[in-house]
Amino acid sequence: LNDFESIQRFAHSLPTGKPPKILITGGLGQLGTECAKLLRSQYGRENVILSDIIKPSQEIVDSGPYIFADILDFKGLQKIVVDHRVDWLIHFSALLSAIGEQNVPLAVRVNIEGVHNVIELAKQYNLRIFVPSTIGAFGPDSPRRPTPNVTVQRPRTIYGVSKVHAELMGEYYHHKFGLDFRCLRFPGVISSDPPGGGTTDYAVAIFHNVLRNGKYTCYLRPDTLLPMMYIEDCLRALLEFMCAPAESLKRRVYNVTAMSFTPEDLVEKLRKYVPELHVTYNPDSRQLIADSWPQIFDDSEARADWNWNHKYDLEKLVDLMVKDVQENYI
Ligand code: AKB
Repeated sequence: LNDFESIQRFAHSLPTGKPPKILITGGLGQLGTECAKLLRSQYGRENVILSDIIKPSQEIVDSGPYIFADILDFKGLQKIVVDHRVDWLIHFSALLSAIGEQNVPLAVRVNIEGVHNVIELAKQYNLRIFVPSTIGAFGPDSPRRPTPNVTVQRPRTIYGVSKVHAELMGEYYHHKFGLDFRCLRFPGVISSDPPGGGTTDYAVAIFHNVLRNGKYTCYLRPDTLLPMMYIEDCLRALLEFMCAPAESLKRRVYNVTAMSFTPEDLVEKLRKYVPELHVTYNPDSRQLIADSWPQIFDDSEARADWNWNHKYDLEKLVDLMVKDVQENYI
């Protein structure tokens, strides 16, 4: 799809012919602001409400509607849905894999209680709901090369456990109540906006560090192979999946990916831009997490059922990231 075609295809996707009113929770994390930008380009600025519990920058406020929303406050969420006549909920609030291990009770509250709230909310108000899952929903007993859509899932992080729980709750509500629950398992997502608290974060941090001072100390071994994708592919997957006709979906949870690479592979590509770069390796507890995750992610079902196709490979990703980080952060 080129951009024009995608606008034509997605612009009128409510039965009324009106654009959906969309609420994004956890909107100030890695994916929220770029997701709002994409959805606003499709459905109009006023139809996409970004929310979080964090005080926003002036730039965020100027870019479109922004409100306070605490996903642990069910009544508050009900009020937002009613007041703004929300149709779709994109639920990004979550503690990621590495940070979750440092505060398990908080991860349980945000990642599990939060999901209970938004799923029940979506059922009560008949919302289409998207909850991202992750390669972290798999564990050491899962096949790693490749990891298919349906296989053993025994994750060893609270993040992974909470994501399996979200997948199962959503599927259950879909079968029991007809909830329009949609969930993609994302790999590591690479964007110039820094993520926080993940295991795949090295693949973003390395750009910022190497382009600023030519050096980076990586917390994973050089040969750690993990599935990854560029943020534009990730958000386009989300939008296309949200717009896919229900009849085309054979399941409610799909693997998606674009590529797999190691820190070593990434360093090799970066050398083209920074020939003198110096990367050292000092594996920490995140190595154990990465070692339990898929290495090659099988997303053939998404490709077959709703035509998922990635656009960015490692070469293009590095090209765009170097430009973006240089222009906006250096
Ligand atoms: C993390 O590293 O925790 C996330 C993910 C792969 O879900 N980026």
